[in-house]
Amino acid sequence: DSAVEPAAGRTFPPGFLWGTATASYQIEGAVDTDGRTPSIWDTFSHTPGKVRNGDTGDRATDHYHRWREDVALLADLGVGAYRFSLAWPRVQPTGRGPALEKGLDFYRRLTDELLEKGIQPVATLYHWDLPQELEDAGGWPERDTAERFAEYAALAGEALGDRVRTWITLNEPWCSAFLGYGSGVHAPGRTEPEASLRAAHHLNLGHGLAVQALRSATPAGTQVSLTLNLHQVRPLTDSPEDADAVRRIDGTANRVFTGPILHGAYPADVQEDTAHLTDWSFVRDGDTETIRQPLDFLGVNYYSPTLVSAARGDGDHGADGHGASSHSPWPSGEGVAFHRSPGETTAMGWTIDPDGLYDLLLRVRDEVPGLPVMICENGAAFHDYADPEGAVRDPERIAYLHGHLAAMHRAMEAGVDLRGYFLWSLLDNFEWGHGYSKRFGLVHVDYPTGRRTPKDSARWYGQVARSNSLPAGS
Ligand code: GBH
Repeated sequence: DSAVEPAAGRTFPPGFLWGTATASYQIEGAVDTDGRTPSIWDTFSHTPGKVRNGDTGDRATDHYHRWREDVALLADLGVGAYRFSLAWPRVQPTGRGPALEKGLDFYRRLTDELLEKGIQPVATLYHWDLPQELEDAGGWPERDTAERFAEYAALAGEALGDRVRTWITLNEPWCSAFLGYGSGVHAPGRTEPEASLRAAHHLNLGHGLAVQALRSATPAGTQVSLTLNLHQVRPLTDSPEDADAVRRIDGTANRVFTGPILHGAYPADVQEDTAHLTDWSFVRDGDTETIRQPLDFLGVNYYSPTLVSAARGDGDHGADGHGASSHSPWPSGEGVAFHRSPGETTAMGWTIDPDGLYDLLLRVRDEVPGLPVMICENGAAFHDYADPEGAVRDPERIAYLHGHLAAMHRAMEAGVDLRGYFLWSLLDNFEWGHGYSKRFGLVHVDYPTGRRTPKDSARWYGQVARSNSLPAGS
């Protein structure tokens, strides 16, 4: 009878939330339906040379029309929660003024169906699809964008606060600021280091203002946070020079966000490391108090660690994963070289390293004791293929997940107050600059027909979610 009992020590606490995650532009399609206007990602993906194969989100997985089928897939999996994002240009097409009811209706239908199936909706307000009109007015480097974001948060909270009890303001502001305005590999594709720092501040400010707006627009007991792609930054050697490279990268990878959001101040060393670009006068009196709002948990996204050293002057700056762009996403990264972490990699070329997740979670435990944590994204792309019978075998994804869930369990045994896990992603989808060439889904999507086929990993993860434990013997 040991076959029916989960292996000792691999069971999660009762109520642990198992979910999957998606984002609007990556799955919805229907980009000009029901009054939606272009976002910066429509503009970017339609600009030749920006996205692999010229792919766009015009159709994506057609989730805007297949949402009912997708909720049924979630119900079949047996997960308790689903994290999705609202498309700002559906809800408030110009980024200003009143909400568009037709746009909100889509999310009302979706969340009603989720609740009907007993799946808790977790809504992200901003997963990178800024209304193009706001970018035309300057985008995140402008302070006004933070104010506009708060207004949008209030509209969303008022309309959906009766259904959605957990909100994420921003997804990975590091990507929005430093890939969007620094390296330019994400929309809007600007390569302006000074603007990328202003963007980071106004994203932080937008977060703080949006938390306030959500708190007043939604019922008491609503959970509010944001999700950060915290980087686990490691040194190549134990030299003091490499330790300083870690400090520099940790500065704009992590602390430029956690500083004001969790502790109410920008770190002095980050301001010094970037003093050649800006005097930070865009930070006004009172801003950091606005940014530091009480949070109900911290969202953390983790895929792979970051390995750095002091540059040795031999041109070894590669392996930072940012493609052919010669513009750095690291305004604090002077004199830093990036390296590929040792070990096997996913189809993204990202090293598989569950210890990175463990270390990151312990860091959060020590830095903000008492704050619950949710993993809002973790997952992997592999070269999935359909076998002759039409099944999709993805043993590497199962191994990746197993390793990371085990690391998570270890971290909980070490005292990390982890409340939930959202696997990226429910469906294969538009992987930003990589277009449709990378597949992160538990469910395979045949793009020409839209046909969904759960992969082996979907059955494996469903078993984990339903049993609230890792498989016996593992
Ligand atoms: C998330 O971004 C996004 O939220 C989601 O939309 C996306 O589909 C998913 O992950 C998969 O990409 O320089 O080689 O160390 C994650 C984006 C991934 C960006 C890791 C920085 C560093 C790779 N981040 N990446 S490397």
